[in-house]
Amino acid sequence: MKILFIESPYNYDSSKYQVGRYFPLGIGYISAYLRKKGNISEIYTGATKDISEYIESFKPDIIGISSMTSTFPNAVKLAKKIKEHNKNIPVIIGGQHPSAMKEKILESYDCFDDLFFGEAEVNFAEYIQNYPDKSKINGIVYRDKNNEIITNNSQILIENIDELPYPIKEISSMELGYHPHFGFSGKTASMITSRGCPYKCTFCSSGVTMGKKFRFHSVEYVLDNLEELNEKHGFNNIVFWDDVFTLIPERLQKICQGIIQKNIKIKWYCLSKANLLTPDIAKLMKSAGCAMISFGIESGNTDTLDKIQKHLNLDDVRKAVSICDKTGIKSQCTFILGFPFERKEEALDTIKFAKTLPATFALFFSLIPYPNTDIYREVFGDNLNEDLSLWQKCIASEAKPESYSKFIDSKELKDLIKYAHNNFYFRLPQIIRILKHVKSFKDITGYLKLALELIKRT
Ligand code: B12
Ligand code: SF4
Repeated sequence: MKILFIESPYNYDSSKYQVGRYFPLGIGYISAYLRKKGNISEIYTGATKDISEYIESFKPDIIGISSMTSTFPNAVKLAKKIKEHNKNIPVIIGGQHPSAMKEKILESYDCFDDLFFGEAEVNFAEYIQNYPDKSKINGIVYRDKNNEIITNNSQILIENIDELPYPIKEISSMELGYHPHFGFSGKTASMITSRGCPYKCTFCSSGVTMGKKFRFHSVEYVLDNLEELNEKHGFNNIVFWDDVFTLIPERLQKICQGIIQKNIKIKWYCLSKANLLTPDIAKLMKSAGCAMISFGIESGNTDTLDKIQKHLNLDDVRKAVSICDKTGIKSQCTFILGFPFERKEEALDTIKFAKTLPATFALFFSLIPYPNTDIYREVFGDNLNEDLSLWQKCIASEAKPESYSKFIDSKELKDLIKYAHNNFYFRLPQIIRILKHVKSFKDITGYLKLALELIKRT
């Protein structure tokens, strides 16, 4: 069968492939697995307006769209456009938003034929193989002959994820954008070496798709693919998208030692939890090419950290960020303002705390209650509502944050976010800290572009 995958665009009307800065690993992995099973599959990287033309030339039997919550309104528009062009091609929806909403989506939109939730390489390959019989497929929501919506709730997590081929062909054939704040120049690839985060932060929706059991690729799998990306395909930068790349120190050490021993010449970025970084590990990471670490700190107020079940100590945060500073690794701290129970003073604690950190970058986001998270239930109750106007607010959240706090209104939240960014960045020591990492003229223009994006956003 011929399958075409599309990542739902961030900006529907853009003339460029909108997620071009980062490779879409979800559909990449499915595409690679389907090829292993003898199918022909492609990832669409054109503009939305050209999709009909592309369908005419590629002639897919099935089209799969991937969507987060913020991009879901565009996924609906795109699916309608495809159906207007040719209503006989089945359009399947998968990804983080469908994983949370399940049947609510098929109940609301007939532009989607079937829906997959959770990780889908094996389930989708079985679907293709058994098409059109869907009755024995796991992790699917579909309409039967009588147009009744059926959910096969059996969702089996893939135990040995090394069985899944890394989408190296898909990655190497895609042109990906420049990543200034990582300090990367040259070609950048994405990789995720583990699935499932064991922590239970109440605002986070990572577990909705990938579950809570930590499953990981073997060190050999990771190193072999890094070597191939670097030597065969000329990638010299890697973004590791693992929820917590540093979760198992021994494994992390083996990956770093392997990169050094095999002389894989890459720079890389990863996400970590602040309590998991020690000076020795940081040194080893730096020697293996780690350029930047992102820490989800969320709040500078200890009561808030407890309420959102972050299990993070502010002293550990200070230590981790200082370790990065001393080791020469850039650090990015991300914070959330506007929790449902948060008062202005608590939000200000976060901003004050951020300024005490020797972090290279700090980003302040407004809280968005993503479906099927504890915070969503806290704000909206137990019933999930498929509500496009709500998801539309997610995509607009950077320019126009919606407040879900009982004590801070939306205007105040917008002002707080603006105040946070201005207060963090427009300080001489902070500007010097960032400039220390400038290595080329391209870096300067990159940082200026980022600064402008930030100013425009707030
Ligand atoms: C990489 C990443 C990004 C990249 C996206 C790169 C890309 N092109 O895809 C970037 C940095 C751009 C990004 C941005 C954002 N992200 Co993000 N991101 C992630 C991250 C860390 C990893 C995703 C990933 O690659 N996973 C690995 C692959 C293998 O898994 P997968 O994508 O889930 O795909 C599997 C299934 O979902 C399914 N599937 C997926 N697509 C399809 C399609 C079909 C047809 C089928 C059948 C199945 C299927 O099968 C796949 C294989 O098993 C996740 C966290 C996580 N652990 O998932 C957050 C996450 C997806 N992001 C999240 C959020 C909130 C955001 C932002 C809104 C953050 C912000 N405040 O700006 C922005 C959105 C930007 C926008 N303009 O809309 C949330 C999503 C919540 C939600 N309900 O939507 C997550 C879950 C983080 C979290 N902790 O809650 N993100
Ligand atoms: S916020 Fe990070 S640590 Fe917390 S559950 Fe989500 S991925 Fe895990």
